Amino acid sequence: MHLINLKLTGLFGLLLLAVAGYSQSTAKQPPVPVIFDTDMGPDYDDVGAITLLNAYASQGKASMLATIASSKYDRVAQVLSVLNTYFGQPDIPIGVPKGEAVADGDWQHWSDTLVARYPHAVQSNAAVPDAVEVYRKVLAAQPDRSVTVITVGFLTNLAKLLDSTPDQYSKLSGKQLVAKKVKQLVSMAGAFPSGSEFNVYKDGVASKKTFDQWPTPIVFSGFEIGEKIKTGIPLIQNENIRNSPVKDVYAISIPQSPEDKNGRMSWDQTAVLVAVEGTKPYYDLKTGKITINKDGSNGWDATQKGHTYLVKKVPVEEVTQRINQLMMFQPKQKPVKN
Ligand SMILES: [Ca+2]
Repeated sequence: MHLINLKLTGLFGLLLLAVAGYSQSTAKQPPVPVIFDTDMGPDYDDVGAITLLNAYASQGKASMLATIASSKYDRVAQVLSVLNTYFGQPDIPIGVPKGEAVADGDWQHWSDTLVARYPHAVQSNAAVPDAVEVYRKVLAAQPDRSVTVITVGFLTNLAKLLDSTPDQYSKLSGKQLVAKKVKQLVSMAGAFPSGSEFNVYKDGVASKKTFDQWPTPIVFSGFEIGEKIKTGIPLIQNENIRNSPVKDVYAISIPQSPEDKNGRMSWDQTAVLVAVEGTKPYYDLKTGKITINKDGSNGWDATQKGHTYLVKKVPVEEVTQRINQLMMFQPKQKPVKN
């Protein structure tokens, strides 16, 4: 009897351990709170990237705190409003840089198409606050060391945020506020170990300031990562997807560039992918610190610490498939088309 009891107790203990282990491995992670900073114009992988973010948000893996533009071309706030509205999150704060900033837009005429076809409450850049104000307001309201900032455009706003001074939202300087609230910055920027990349050199002064002074860890997805990942063909060939601004952008743009015939390169989506899913499933990391040269090109100092860049681990096809799948995400309810 005694022996049986012992055995039973032992079995019960094992069962408890197994249950504990199971619930630990399947425990739901809280959503990653994200500020998404995008040029949303000069290239259209930004549209793919914001779709990934909304797909994750719908699965409870991410929450979107703000969508902020780093290019101030005329339609940018409207385009962000179109996309936020389409994805059922029309009230996500939008910011646009009001001072000196890049003002490049798209040349394929997808941004004017979106604004003409899809509903959006924001009708002009003038209708939204300055990017830095949105950053300060949103960051101040978040728990300490919780926020992931994703940049897939220029570093204009982050440089200005670092330089910002106490205001109605926070008594902290910009740098103190970032150090207190931001867990990490994930940036599609640079080429590794060295090179010249658009997001960095378009506002080289801001890039240098941001990457020299940013007080929390930075993960870089370099040019060489997204360059090899061609996506968007399954999206535009999917006949079940209708009334989608995302599909419209890819359907309008892909045929206009022969180099996109197998899909558009997917730089910006990789930043969202690793910011939410983590780097481990897809990439190895190299540790060091980015260096920004006077001409806007970048290098890498492997003797320093604080920054990492992605290095290929799994086959490109695997990442391509994952991104293509996420880019076909559609909201359950779509707003009525104009
Ligand atoms: Ca971009």
